Amino acid sequence: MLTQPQKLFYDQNGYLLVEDILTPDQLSKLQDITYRYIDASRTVSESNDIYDLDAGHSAQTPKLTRIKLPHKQDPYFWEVLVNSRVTQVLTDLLGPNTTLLTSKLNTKAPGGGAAVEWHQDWAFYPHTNDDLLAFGIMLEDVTPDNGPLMVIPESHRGPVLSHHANGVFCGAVDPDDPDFHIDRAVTLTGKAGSMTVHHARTLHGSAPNISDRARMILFYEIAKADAWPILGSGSYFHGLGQTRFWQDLQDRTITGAPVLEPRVEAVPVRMPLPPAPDSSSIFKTQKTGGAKSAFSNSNASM
Ligand SMILES: O=C(O)CCC(=O)C(=O)O
Repeated sequence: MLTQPQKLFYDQNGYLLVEDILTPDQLSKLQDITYRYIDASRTVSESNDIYDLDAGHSAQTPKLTRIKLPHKQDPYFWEVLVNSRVTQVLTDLLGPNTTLLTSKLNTKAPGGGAAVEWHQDWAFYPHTNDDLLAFGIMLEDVTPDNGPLMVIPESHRGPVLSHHANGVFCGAVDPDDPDFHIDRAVTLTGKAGSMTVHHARTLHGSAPNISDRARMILFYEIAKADAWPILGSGSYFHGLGQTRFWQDLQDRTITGAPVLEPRVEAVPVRMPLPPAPDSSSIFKTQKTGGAKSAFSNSNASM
């Protein structure tokens, strides 16, 4: 599916934009399911296992930061991952054996949808090697004013920056860190049905949504199956115990099979500990961990 120049671009820059990754039918099915979930959130008044609510959420005006683990909410989110052009891109970039780490549908509501402060996914979940990436499928058009994903090219080959503040893991880099070069940021906009790819070590973030349209990106975060998670990160599967972990791993296997011999490489690791007071989502981690905001003069707010 990907051309050699596209693969080379990803390898060198740590990100890629792929247009028309979905067929019109796949896109419209995903949109329908998503809008059904957003509509159903009208009866919800506190964040729960499905929804992360944004400030100002109400029955009249649903405002979500996120639908959590969409592949567990509706089987179609899993179907698209295992049987579509998305799967082909995955195989092109990570080979035949891959494991889903998490999924999330960040819905950035119109008129304020929260910023995601700059971070490296790797800081949240270090592994034995860094063959990890995130796909971001745009379910609506992403434009400069609705909070597009921004990335820093080539940062996947640079240092893993500190994501700590006030003695806890706050899930964001300090905007004043001398290794954080925001002047090099690239903004990834595109039509609904396009997909971004970013490496787990690529620095990325996104501004608030100041438009009157939702910015809906469906993220899948994925590891090559020989990259094994290092105990102590925030992923739910660290708490499952061996038998349930094994079952869960089968359920998260996207392509091929689990690989029982981890490939251990000399990758830079700084454990995301101690956790922020509320580490139930990146929004909560950044807010309660006291992350400094790169998008305003104040602390991260939600
Ligand atoms: O929604 C976004 O713009 C970025 C999301 C992200 O980086 C994350 O949830 O880790």
